[in-house]
Amino acid sequence: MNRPHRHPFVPYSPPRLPIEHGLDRGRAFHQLLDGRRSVRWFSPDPVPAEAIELAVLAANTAPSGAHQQPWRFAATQDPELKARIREAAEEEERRFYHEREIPEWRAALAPLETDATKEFLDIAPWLVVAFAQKQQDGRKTYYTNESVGIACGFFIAALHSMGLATLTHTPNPMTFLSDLLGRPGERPYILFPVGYPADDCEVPDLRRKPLAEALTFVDGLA
Ligand code: IYR
Repeated sequence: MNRPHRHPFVPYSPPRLPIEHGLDRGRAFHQLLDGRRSVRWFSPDPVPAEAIELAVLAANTAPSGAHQQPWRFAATQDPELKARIREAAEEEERRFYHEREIPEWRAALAPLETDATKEFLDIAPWLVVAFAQKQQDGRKTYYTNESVGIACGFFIAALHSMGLATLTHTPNPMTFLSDLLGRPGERPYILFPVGYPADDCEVPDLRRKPLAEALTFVDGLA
């Protein structure tokens, strides 16, 4: 093929998998991801920095608006910094749970049995914050939230594939993270504690919605 290009293009021809192998891999991939749960009880056991690097390398393969890759992950295992993050996060959470009177939230969150105590921010060996870059070199980025969200999905899946657990934690507001992690001008997007689940970890007994509620095949014009 000889299309005229004004910018560099390279061939892309990944090997075509026989569909039976493709479906086998799809089933195995679903089974892997179906074993993932959000964890709030972590083991303090250490996790090598390379695991964080590998998860961010996976995140860094995400598609993004205009290929601007508007994410930045800041990772720390420093106990003092983690303690400061916990302190600031719990301050926000106390306001959320005790001062703002939001009954709909209360009902929606009841099955998770969460409260303002965020011990996992001290105990998990790593805290990783995904930041969204609304601007790069003074220019606006496009589809910033979507792009960072997809990158975070890849990050979570990569951690799970390594046998590690995380939680999409979002104290609100979490601007304190930009200061504490030295990322001025970037918007904290998700705070991820990362580690192994504690030996006595429990998770809420939740069900995933059935495929029929997640997928509709549409045969023609409505
Ligand atoms: N940020 C609070 C509340 C909370 C909100 C949602 I949406 C959750 O899925 C879980 C918790 C907290 O972390 O406790």
